[in-house]
Amino acid sequence: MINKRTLSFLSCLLLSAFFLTTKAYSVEKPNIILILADDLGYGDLSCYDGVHSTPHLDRMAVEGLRFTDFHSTASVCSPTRASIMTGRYPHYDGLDTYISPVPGNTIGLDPENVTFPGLIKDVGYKTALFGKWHLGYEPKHNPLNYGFEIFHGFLSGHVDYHSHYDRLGGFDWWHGREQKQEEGYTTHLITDKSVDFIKENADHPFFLMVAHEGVHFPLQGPTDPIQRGPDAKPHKPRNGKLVYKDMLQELDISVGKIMDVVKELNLERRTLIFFTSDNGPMPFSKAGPLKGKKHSVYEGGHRVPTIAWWPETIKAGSVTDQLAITMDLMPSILELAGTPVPEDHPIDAVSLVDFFKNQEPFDRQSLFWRRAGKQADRAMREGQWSLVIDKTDRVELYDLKADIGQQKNVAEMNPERSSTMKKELLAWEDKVKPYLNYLNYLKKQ
Ligand SMILES: [Ca+2]
Repeated sequence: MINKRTLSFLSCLLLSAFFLTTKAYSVEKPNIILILADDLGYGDLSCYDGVHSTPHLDRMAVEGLRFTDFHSTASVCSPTRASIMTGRYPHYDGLDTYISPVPGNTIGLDPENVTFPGLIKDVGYKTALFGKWHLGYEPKHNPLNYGFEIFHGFLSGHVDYHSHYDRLGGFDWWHGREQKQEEGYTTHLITDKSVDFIKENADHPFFLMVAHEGVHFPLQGPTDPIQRGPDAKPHKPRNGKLVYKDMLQELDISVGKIMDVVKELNLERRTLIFFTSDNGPMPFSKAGPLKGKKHSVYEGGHRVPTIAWWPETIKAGSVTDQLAITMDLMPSILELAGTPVPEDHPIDAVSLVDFFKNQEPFDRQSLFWRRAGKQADRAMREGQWSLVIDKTDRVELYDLKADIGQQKNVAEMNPERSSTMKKELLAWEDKVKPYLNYLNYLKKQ
């Protein structure tokens, strides 16, 4: 028989076990905040010797780990974003290029695909996306169908920063599955919602995707007039360089506010903040020493500023030239959440979690890029070597250690390396699907 005293003792024991488990759970499963800038170039930030002053991102780098050879999986938005969700090359999913908001466009990331937000939600993470999605416009493509519990933002590639109309004049601001207008400059709205979400979920693990519109066009700072929608008025645009500077400054301030709230809530030791960009720069942003910009398969199209911040786990003030890529986020996030990549979902990415913790360089398999468009350029990286094959099948080889700007084609001087890498690149192309999205895209124009 169990008497009252034994029962009380057992209750205390169970209660203690519950609290111990709860505590261990929160320490083992860190919060993850992914801040994804849009079209931010390698030469924009002051911590990358860039042309603009970005004190908050600089602070993030001083307190965290700065990557000098980190890449977006593509040189335009949608394919990079798809690869972050799936951990594999977007070409397998028919997403070679960006998804146009033309009415009736049914292209998108298949919601039946394995994506990480649903997997981490299943193991106790609160999940939210604030900002840009750009992975499909059909109701089935809504972010809520991929494991996000909260979505406030826009589906297309870019909206007016004030009125939230897309480039074809469609209204594009959503609360979950509902279109709903909200007053405010896009960067500010995304930031405020992110800060509130962090405060509301401080007591359990969360994944927050801060998918900024900044610094994509339209060129609009917080004080510039509305350009799209029923309230747009003719206006004389300000100097583009100055507007761009304001847009980048707002993005930088946003990063500062997110780091600050994490610290205020004493969450910094169990929160990874990862900052990167979905592709290289647009006309007013800079690629720094790199050749090419957005759309290009040269380094400038996809080598992007990237900082990882996790006090006491990631060594402060470190810089690495480890070759890594945005699709690595998928297995990294799953590992942090303590849930495996499903066995029936082969991926091309690797988890960076060990690297965050010990920063010992690891061997990286080759990486590949293909631009869908009028020029089907392709590229690959293998260590310090970059191979580019243009649409006429001309082969270029660059030694990035000696020539980061890809100015001197050394293919003829290295025939064996060129030939081997070319074979690897063509074999990769054989594996991935053809330019499905681009062909569909052309049909819709
Ligand atoms: Ca982009």
